[in-house]
Amino acid sequence: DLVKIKKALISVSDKTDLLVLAAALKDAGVQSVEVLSTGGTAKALKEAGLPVTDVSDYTGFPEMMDGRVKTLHPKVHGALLSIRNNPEHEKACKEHGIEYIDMLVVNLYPFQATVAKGADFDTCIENVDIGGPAMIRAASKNHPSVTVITSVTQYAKASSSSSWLVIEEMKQHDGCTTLKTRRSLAAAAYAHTAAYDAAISTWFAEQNQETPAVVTRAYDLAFPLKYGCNPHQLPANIYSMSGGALPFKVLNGKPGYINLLDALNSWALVKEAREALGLPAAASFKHVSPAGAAVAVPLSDVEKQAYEAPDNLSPAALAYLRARNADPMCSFGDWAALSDVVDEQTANYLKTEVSDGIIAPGYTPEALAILSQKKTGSFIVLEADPNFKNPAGEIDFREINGCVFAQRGHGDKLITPDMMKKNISTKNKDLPEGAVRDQVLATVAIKYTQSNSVGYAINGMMIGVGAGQQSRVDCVKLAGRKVTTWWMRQHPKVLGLQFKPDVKRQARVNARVRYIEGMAEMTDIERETWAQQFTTVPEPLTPADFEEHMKKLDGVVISSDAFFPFRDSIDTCIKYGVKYVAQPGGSVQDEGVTEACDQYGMVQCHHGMRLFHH
Ligand code: 93A
Repeated sequence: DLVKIKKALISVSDKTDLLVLAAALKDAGVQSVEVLSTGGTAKALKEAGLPVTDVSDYTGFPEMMDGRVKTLHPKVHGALLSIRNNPEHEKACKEHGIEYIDMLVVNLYPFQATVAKGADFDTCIENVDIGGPAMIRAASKNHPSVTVITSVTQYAKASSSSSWLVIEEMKQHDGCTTLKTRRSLAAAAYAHTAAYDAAISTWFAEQNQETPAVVTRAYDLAFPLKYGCNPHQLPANIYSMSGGALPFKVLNGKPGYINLLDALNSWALVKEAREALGLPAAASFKHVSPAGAAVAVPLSDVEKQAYEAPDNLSPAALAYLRARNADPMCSFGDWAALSDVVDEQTANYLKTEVSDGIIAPGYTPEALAILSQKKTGSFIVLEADPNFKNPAGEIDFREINGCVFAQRGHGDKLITPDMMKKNISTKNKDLPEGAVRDQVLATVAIKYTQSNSVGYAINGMMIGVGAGQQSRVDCVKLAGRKVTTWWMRQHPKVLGLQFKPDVKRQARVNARVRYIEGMAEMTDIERETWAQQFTTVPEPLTPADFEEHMKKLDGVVISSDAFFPFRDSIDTCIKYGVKYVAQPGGSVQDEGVTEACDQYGMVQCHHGMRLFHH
């Protein structure tokens, strides 16, 4: 199984740690190793004073055609492909002066990086490597005798010690590699050339502006997940697009499948809200929909009391506190997202809440230290890359049960304030800037909410999100119930609830919600347990309390991810203080819906963009 490395061919575009590799090869007790090299690689080795033979001297053929033909020669491919100890192959080698090559080190022309730089068509084509993949495939086929290294990370000093596997192995085995290693390197090598070709074919089809009949994509394993959506869904992994990184880095904890779906959606939401509104934005996600989302708008005194807000919140902390307080019962154990760098105040506030993880573009060292200790160290902290671009292009692919779907991502179709002002269909066209802000926020929020969805917003925060309902008016009702709860939390009777000192934060939240839902709704046993949390048992909220308080709620925005098919949604949402409506329009019933808005004096915008999300 052991094969001694006597001759190596090194041909690398990325010359990072090339000299380290050469030195390591010596270190590994293979001083007698002869190195063959192509033009640029040979030059670099020679400059470092290392002995090297030019491939062209070995083949007797010059590199030609601007380097398009360097190693495409039988003396190279015969040396890589010939089966050792096979009399016929040995004879052929002797006849043609072919000398065995035992190790191949190649990294390819940087095609993906050239595309990413925005190079023109001809430059990209010139960066399609032909000779490199040919050698890699040949050497891998002949893995019983040839060791093939295809990436700097397999020998680079900077990478993890396991990357030194080959060199370590050679040290241990007197300059030899084992069959096991050669086989796993061969598997990696074929994945590497497949990914390279996949990148070329994707790019090529895009240049032709056609949908290719056969699509090849390649993924690099990023890390394994504990399990998929459920514990029986194993194995579960996350991959990046081959040749690219993930759009985030894990700074703490071990994210799971649903965590990562929440992270990607919530990050898209806060990034877009930030860009559209110029204010720090935050979201609080549960099961891939926002329970709340907000931008940093100052709190009223009543809100401070209702949200149990700490003093002097930073803008980022304020945005998250608002997002969390749309529906704090649902936000229990949430996934948090921040558009701005997370500071100490935000981290300290999060510390007091039950939450699973967070994604943000950065963290102050103090904030990271606080968050890394949360949940006995298991709180997940992800750092988003704000400049991330999918290296495989703008089409998102998704595999489900043997089918593959492809669709263009949202790209530059962003929600903007202008969108809300362009097409106001109601008689009342008085749309204040605060309402535009809330329309944008609500529309961005439902863009990343499972459909059907509607969202209510006021004062720069969502106050009710209705997700995943099959009927639109059900969304309006469901989210409306949440608006009622949110607004009643500011009722004097709720603010005045006298909790015993040992009742915890989340228990207080739940007890208030239960109170608003109605003491009459409780079973006797439940009421008894619930009442034990108070020093004085509260008086129930009366229908008159609701009526009076709800009347005071005004200026609320509602945004819908698709048109309202009937006027019933408008007749319903008026009960929750709605004054401003944002929806795509396009229903045969648009006129009737607009008439309903007019009857209530609402301002309605038809922005024209349907926003289903699944
Ligand atoms: O243009 S090629 O496709 N033709 C070849 O025959 C060939 N042989 C090696 N490119 C070829 N290579 C590539 O050259 C290698 O894959 C490597 O990326 C690069 C190293 O060139 P240099 O040593 O001149 O910097």
